[in-house]
Amino acid sequence: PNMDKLKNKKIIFVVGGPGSGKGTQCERIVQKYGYTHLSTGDLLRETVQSKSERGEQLNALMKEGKLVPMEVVLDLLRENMLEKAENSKGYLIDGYPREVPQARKFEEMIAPCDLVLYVRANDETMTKRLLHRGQTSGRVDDNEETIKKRLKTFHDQTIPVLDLYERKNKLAEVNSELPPDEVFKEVQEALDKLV
Ligand code: B4P
Repeated sequence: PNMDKLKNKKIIFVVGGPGSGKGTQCERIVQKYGYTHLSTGDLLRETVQSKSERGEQLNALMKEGKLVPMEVVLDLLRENMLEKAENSKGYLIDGYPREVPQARKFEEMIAPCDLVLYVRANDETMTKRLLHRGQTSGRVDDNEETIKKRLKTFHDQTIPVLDLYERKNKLAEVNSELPPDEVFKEVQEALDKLV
């Protein structure tokens, strides 16, 4: 597929542990800056809803707190980015990359990223938030056992992504221990530097 449509569009990766507040900040960013929001978690859950065999496999992995195959996520992202390119000034890619190979492959096949926003919260805080959300979310992964596995996946596979972008001077970190509005102030400082 031809990626020319994506030229000159800002690309922001939003990375954080499970329950760190990525989705929450992305909603605010969309309201203020108008970027196109693509959450890989949401895209995967939509695929699961479609009740295909592929969906079943994805659901099983998510229930285990594991990453789904890289190709699946990349295809979903590329498809949605191209589809929405016309009216978009840039993309917020929420929940991606979750491992170093995802980062490399995206930049090689789709486009280079401009900024990585790291939404940082500690494990205890993230666990508390997810257990709270689990009371009403109906998500297969918002339970104590899966949360532990998701945290492990985050530390083992996603932290190296942050190191990678730190070295490239593209990392901006916000303190997501704070209430959402306070976090968003820090987010704005990082994004305002970008334009
Ligand atoms: P995601 O859907 O990304 O799940 P998540 O990490 O929990 O983030 P989410 O955006 O839902 O929650 P948020 O932190 O905003 O991924 C789910 C699964 O999909 C993964 O485990 C994996 O299996 C798969 N997957 C996704 N992307 C993949 C990829 N690229 N490659 C491979 N596999 C992939 O918020 C959590 C809660 O905290 C909310 O209830 C919110 O209200 C609350 N909250 C947020 N900010 C707060 C604050 N500042 N103060 C108090 N509460 C706050």
